Amino acid sequence: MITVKADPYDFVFDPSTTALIIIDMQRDFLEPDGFGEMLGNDVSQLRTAIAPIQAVLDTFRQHKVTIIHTREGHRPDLSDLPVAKKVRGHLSCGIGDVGPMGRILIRGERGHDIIDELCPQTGEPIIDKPGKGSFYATDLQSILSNRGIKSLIVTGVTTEVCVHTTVREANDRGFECLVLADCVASYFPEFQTAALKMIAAQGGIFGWVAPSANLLKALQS
Ligand code: TIU
Repeated sequence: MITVKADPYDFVFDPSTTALIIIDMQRDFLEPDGFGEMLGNDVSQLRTAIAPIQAVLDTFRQHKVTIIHTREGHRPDLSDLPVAKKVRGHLSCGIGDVGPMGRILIRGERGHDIIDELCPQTGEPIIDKPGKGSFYATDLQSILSNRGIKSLIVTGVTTEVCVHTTVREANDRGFECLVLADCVASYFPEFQTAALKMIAAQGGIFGWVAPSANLLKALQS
């Protein structure tokens, strides 16, 4: 068992029943000209998470721990895109429209894919999800249960949107979640702070929070 110094108390996990989940590290959220920027956001706020996630990903690959990637996006025919999601924000160029990196948040398009720095390797499942949560309308739960996974180490973007929704879904499904504070990011610094506090408050109402250095240190010893 591995013990990580975390908030609100030590997080203990067995690597053989743990998965690293990397949420939505897609060009559309992290690179200029994508969906994130079209929503009026500064993408540089998210890019701080790339290097810390790379370090954790490398270590988990060395330790042969299960690694799962997710991507938010929709079918090219938009049949899985709720009208409410399509029209929200009255964007001149929104989901399904053609942007500089192809159609925004559409599967198979350049913008929808994961950034080169965190490119998935063979054997690492990629979950294509139409919503903010990684469990909604996906086979994530069955992949996790088939592998006997009980704990999730959570990374990705954005902290208060897809990361939080996924952690809440996971919590209700009985998974223990450790969120790595420097491996998740928000376009809004105040949301980053509040969202992390919400996870660990009330005795760990949704799980645990720790810097990735604590996890890497625990794995070394
Ligand atoms: N806009 C925003 O903060 N997030 C999303 O739209 N999706 C994810 O968080 N992945």
